[in-house]
Amino acid sequence: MSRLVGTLVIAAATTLCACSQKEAAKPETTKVAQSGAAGAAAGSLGSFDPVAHVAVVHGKDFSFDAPDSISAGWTTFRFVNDGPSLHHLQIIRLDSGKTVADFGPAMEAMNKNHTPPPAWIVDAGGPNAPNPTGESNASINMQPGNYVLLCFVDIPNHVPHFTKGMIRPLKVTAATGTAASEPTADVTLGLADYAFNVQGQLTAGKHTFKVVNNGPQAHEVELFRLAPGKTMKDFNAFVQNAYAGKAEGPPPVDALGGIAAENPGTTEYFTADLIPGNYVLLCFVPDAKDGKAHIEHGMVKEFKVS
Ligand SMILES: [Cu+2]
Repeated sequence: MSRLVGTLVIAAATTLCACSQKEAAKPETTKVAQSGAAGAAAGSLGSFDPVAHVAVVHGKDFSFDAPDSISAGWTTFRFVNDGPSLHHLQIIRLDSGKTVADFGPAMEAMNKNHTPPPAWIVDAGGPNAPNPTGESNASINMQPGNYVLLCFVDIPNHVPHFTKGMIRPLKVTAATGTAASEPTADVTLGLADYAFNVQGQLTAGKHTFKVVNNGPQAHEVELFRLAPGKTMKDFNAFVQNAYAGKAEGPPPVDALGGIAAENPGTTEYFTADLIPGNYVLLCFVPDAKDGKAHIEHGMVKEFKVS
């Protein structure tokens, strides 16, 4: 599984700006046990605020710090990448009473036999990749059930991070207290095979994006800002050079998050602050028919913010 085949190479480079390191003080309701001697760095624990309905998840090489359990309803996930590699937070729901113990063998069978995931594995979105030391977010209407948090980024060495420890169960219990309301968006991104349909004005400033997957396949959206003077051609060349072990200089993009793979019929929200520049929306989800990333099927959309 090589989801994010394009974005993963970004982490191979050393210099990425820290776009947002702000970490508001939140009640740390969940202490995460660490197997390593070093333990969690101060301020990098996952948490869930049951009043604000905000879950904080940290990713690092190679584990997640996350709450073990949250309650159902509209929930804003804040994903903080502690680095140094690029990471994202793919949330997968396990239906039919399956647990994380069933997930590993199912993934192995899928990869070995090149078969699509069974129906009980449901792509439930999540915050897509921010820059290392950056932050991204996703607001999701969580249903009660068993979930698993994963990182599919596969550098270094083309080994997906979930096989190195970036896999963690999450339980979603019945809703309690006052529910959070569904966010209000000013831009809608419709996902289709194989296009992004944008409604709304992509102006400078902070936006709330509504991401609706109109299917028929699962799709994601990753938002990149191209470095000044750089184009998608530079990005593609950077990816090819990185795969060939020849990556030089900083990556030609900043990763600003988005929504990780979500099943058809799913609606999720994310916020991003746009400054003047050239941007691109990308989907790296492997195609159900030929296994190629959707970017290779043309699921790329460039836009300019002035
Ligand atoms: Cu990762």
